[in-house]
Amino acid sequence: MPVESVFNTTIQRVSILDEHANFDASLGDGLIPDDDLVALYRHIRMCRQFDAIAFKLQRSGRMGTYPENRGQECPSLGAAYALTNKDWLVPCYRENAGLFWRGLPPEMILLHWMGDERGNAIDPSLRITPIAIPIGTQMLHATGLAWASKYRGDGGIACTFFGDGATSEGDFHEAMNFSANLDLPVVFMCQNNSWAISVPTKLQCSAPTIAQRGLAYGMHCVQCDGNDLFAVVKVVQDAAERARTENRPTFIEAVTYRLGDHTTADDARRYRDEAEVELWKGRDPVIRLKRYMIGKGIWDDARDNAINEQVEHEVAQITARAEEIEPPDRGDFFNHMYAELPDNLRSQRDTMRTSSIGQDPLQIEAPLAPQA
Ligand SMILES: Cc1ncc(C[n+]2csc(CCOP(=O)(O)OP(=O)(O)O)c2C)c(N)n1
Ligand SMILES: [Mg+2]
Repeated sequence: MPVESVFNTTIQRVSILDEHANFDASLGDGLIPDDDLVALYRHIRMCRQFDAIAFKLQRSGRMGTYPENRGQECPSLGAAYALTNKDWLVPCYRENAGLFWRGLPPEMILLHWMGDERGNAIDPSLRITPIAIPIGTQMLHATGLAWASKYRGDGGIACTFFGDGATSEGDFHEAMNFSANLDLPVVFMCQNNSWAISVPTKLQCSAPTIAQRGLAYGMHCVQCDGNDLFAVVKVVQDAAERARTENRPTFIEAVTYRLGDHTTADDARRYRDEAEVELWKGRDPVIRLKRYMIGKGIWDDARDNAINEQVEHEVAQITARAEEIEPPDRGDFFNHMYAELPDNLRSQRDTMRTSSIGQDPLQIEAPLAPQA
């Protein structure tokens, strides 16, 4: 036979708790104990309140910019829940839910977006890397961290998060290639939220699924309902098992949606239909989890209403901690970059410490004393 098929494959989609709160017990039973489920649900509600307050902080001029996470909490939260504390979480900027679950103090995220570098000084024992704004760069960091874990034999794996748009970056392909060819324990979690700012996913990827991009690297690929906490936990558990036992990476496409604008600098009404947003509001993970828990008899409306007051109080305290911190040393962003500060940067630092426009900073011996 002169022509034969040399490769056939299929991409599987995992869904356990669907948008109508139908539950596939064959896959989902025992996956998340009831107490944990309540705690995870409560956590999402806290993250929603955090999002709402961060948005208001930006609108009232108390924060530079902020990317709402609303609607796409499950991919990072399910991953953080399914992984262990020795595994790395390597985020972009819409993973608050997973990072807070791991233990990142939420005020650090506020500090980050307020432009305070102390928000990026994360306790190394948390195994969380700082938020990555340059799209796609963090996937290479995850690859390196997984390589180091494998080399040291510490049993850790790295899970990195990125968007649909990031899969068009060269960094994505390099990270995928290295991870597959060097047998590295990486979980690539693509959060396909339909948009890369105003660019729809279908313009980023001509294939029917983003998941299949990983096939070219000989990697196991799977798609899941990214608004289904159970499905995310299941696919991450499977990926983690593959990483730990075979040192093989996995590519996960979690199909989700950002209900808010790209960031506070964006107005999504200019490029996407309200009908699309309404459709996805019906697929909100909060709605289906609540319905499922009530149906199971582990939740009720009274407890649900009580949550509002609790999370308002909790997030008010978080905000106070971020706003009441003593101001940073203005020289910090010079002081920690080099062992010995080059002359040109020293001159910039000294200029900043005076307000002397037009004065030659190299002539300044010491910062000027404040005027009486
Ligand atoms: C290297 C780089 N190019 C461009 C940008 C500007 N930018 C910020 S977010 C974004 C879109 C990212 O889309 P996606 O990866 O789908 O993530 P999402 O914001 O949807 O979660 C772009 C192009 C950037 N931050 N970094
Ligand atoms: Mg996107």
